[in-house]
Amino acid sequence: MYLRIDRLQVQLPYPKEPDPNSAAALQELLGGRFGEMSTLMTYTYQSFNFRMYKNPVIKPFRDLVANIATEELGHIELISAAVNALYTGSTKNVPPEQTPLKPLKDARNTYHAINTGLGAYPMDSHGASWRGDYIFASGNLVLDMLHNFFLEVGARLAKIRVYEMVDHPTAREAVGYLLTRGGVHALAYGKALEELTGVEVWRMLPIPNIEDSKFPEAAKYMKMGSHRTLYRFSPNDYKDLERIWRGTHPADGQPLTVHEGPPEGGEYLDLPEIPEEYAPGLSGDDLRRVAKRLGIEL
Ligand code: MN3
Repeated sequence: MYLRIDRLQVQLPYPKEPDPNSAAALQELLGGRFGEMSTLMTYTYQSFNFRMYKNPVIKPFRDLVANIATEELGHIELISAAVNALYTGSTKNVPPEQTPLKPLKDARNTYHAINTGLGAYPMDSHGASWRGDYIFASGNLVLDMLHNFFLEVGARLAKIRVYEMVDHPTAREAVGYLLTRGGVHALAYGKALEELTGVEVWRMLPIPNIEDSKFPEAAKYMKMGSHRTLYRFSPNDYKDLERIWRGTHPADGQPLTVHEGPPEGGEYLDLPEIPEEYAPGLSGDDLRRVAKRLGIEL
C-alpha cells in the first residue's frame, strides 16, 4: 500500500511567464515512450509480479524495484506540476467573444486547453496517450533489470533533448532534477545486473556520453549528493536494497548512500484560478455558498 506526502520532491520556481510549448515538450517526459509514466508503471508492475519475493536472494531486487517505483510516483507528480505551472498567464480573462483562449490556438498542444483546464495529462509531446503496453514486466529477473537499465538510458536521452529545447527556469529545474535521479536509477539497475551476472553493465554510463554535471540544474543537485543517494520511500520496508546500492559512484568516487525516508522536497505551487477555462469554476458567491456549507469562514 502507499502513503502520500503533500509535497513535491523538489522546490520548483514559480513561473514568471507562461510557456505553453515548453509544457508540450515536457509532456514527452511524462507520457512518452520513455517518460515517467513508463518508468513508474514498469517498476510498479514488476514489483507486483515477483515470484519467491521472500527468498533472501530475490528480495534485494524486489526491494530495489519497489522502492524506485515509489519514487517514480513522485516524478509524474513533479513533471505534472511543471506542466501546470508553464500555463500560468497563458490566456486572457476576458468575455468569450474576445476569444480569451486565442493565445493557445496555435500552441503545440491544444488538448491541454480544450480537455484538461490547462493541466498535465498522461500523453506525449504530440498529445498521444501514454500506452499500457509501454510497460515491460517479463517475469525474468535478468531481462527485467536489463530493460530497466535501457529504459533509464532512453529516458535520459529524452530529458537531455528536452533540456536543450526549453529555457524556462521552471522546466529546467524539473528536468535537471529528474536527470540526476534517472542517473541514480540507471546505475542502480546496472549494479543489479552486475550482482546477477557479474557483468559491469554500468561501465557503459553515461549514455549519451555527456556528464550530468554539464547541466547547471543537475550539477546543483549533484553538489547536494543527490546523484549518489537512494531515498527509501518507506518507514520500515525495502531495506535489502542496500545489498545492491553500495560502493562508490563511478563519476566521482563518492560513496553511494541510502537516505532513510523521502527527500525534504518543496511546496506545491499554488497556481491561480483560470476563469476563462472555468477551472476550478468556483468564485465569488459560489465560493461563499460552499464555504458556508463546509463551515469555513472566508
Ligand atoms: Mn524518473
